[in-house]
Amino acid sequence: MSLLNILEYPDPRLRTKAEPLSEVDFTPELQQQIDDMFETMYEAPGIGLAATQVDFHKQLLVIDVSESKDQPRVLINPTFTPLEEACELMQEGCLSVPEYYADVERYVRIRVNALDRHGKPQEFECEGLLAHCVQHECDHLKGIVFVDYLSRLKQERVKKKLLKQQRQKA
Ligand code: GNR
Ligand code: NI
Repeated sequence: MSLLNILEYPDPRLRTKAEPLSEVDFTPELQQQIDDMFETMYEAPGIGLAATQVDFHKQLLVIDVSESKDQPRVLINPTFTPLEEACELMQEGCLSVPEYYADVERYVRIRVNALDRHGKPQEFECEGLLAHCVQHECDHLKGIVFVDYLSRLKQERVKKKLLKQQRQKA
């Protein structure tokens, strides 16, 4: 297992649109990539991680919103549909936007369709934190970062702060 490097906003690679996985992609290397993503997510720590964030541009994400960190979920080629129109605000953070939190509006209840790590179709309904997390991760696969939903002014402030941090680390 190994820890993967997480891209940080405003890295342009976070704008890459992920490609769907096909049957031939379910290789031992993919299983390794999934395990490495879980290790990276748990270590961070975070409740989700999209492949885009580790510069792997396939429609793959890992999630574990449980307190006990023992409910790993792998979603491949994920799609979701709202079960009702209701939306709610929740404070979000992102491993690609360290130390910044803001309210984001998402659907409260969604139905999720995806493949599991072996390519088997799965469908489930969810709400609350898991629903927010799935929507946040699906955004990453489309090249969207949660700060895109904030005002231009806030976006500029976050960008400036993170670029300064990144210069100091380099
Ligand atoms: O760790 C994370 N917390 C979180 C909180 C509210 C809504 C979404 C998230 S996802 C985030 C990890 C991450 O950056 N995933 O892409
Ligand atoms: Ni994120």
